[in-house]
Amino acid sequence: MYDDTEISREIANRFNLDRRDFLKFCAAMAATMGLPKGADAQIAQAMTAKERPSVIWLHFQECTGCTESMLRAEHPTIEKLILEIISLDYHETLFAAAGHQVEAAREAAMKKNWGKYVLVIEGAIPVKDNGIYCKVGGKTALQLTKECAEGAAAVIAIGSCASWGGMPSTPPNPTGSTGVPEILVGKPVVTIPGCPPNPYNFLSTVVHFLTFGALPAVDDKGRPKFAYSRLIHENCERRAHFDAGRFALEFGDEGHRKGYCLYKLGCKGPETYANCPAILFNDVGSGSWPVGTGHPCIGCTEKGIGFAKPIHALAELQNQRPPVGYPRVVEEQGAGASIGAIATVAAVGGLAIGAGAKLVGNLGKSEDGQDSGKQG
Ligand code: FSX
Ligand code: SF4
Ligand code: F3S
Repeated sequence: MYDDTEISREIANRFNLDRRDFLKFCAAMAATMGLPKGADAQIAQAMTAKERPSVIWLHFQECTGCTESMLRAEHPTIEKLILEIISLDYHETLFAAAGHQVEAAREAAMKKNWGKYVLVIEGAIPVKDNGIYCKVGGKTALQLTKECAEGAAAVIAIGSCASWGGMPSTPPNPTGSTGVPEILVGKPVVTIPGCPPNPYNFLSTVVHFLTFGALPAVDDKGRPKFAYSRLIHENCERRAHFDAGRFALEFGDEGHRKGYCLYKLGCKGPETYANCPAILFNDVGSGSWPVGTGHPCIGCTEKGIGFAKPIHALAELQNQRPPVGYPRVVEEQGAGASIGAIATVAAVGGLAIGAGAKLVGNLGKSEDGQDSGKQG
């Protein structure tokens, strides 16, 4: 354990943050994951712990976008946050060493941390013809997945490729690409789909594991509920246009230029679960997500939608009907709980989680939205 001064020094050294910003970050993480009061202090303690868990990170059929999106984030430098809370003992993109040397490092790290290390897999696993279409160090992705999962305390499939096959599994899927859960049947695997996934969802998952020694609650596809419980369409800034029937019909037409809803251009937001509009990408402020930049969501987090359903095909609407009754604009005092009041409480609850996500996104920027100059 550290004393207070040591903690501040540790935070400055490790994360290039002052203590206040670091604690704000921990509070935002706790809010993002919907954790109860007091969890922020537990997170702070876990993130500054002297011992860091060993992480083995495998790359298979993919574009390395998952790793890239982590390394290119800016405020605060997420790669610093991640790389300073874990001990990355094997990562093909980031390692200077190569060949037998690096394979020996992986085996040594696994042996030393047997039963305790975290296995992260990026990329799909081809299974056709015994998996010969993807090999690293002479072993197939299939063999490596099984071998490395054996001694892992937790397995995280990062990106859509590792989660369910993603882009490499696009029909006709010539190499038989599939996701980690299909290979490690019976072993819990947390999936963080997205092509690339939002790095904060990965960071939050790792922080949850560090803090509580367990992975976060997941849905039936293994996705953390804190990030994948809501349809994109529920949080989209263009939703009012959808409800009012104002649509862009062609790229560059008047509706598109005015920021109307992209549903008729094939937006898959109504059938895709993810927190993209709430958490945004690249920490550059509002609008920094696919729909925000004028492109329909392609459903990259959703098996059977992303890379499977044609881009121009219309999304299947799920729960987009307006309620039958609306509250009055001004409630009378003492009228008791009304639909309006209940809706307000629900909205505030939703906002609290959204605000946490926003805070994470805005950390490192000053009040007026300008860069506070903190870089890793
Ligand atoms: Fe690429 Fe990752 Fe897409 Fe796949 O992200 S961004 S093809 S999900 O595995 O590198
Ligand atoms: Fe937003 Fe797409 Fe839904 Fe339109 S269809 S409101 S652009 S998510
Ligand atoms: Fe992917 Fe759609 Fe989000 S394309 S990044 S799920 S907005």
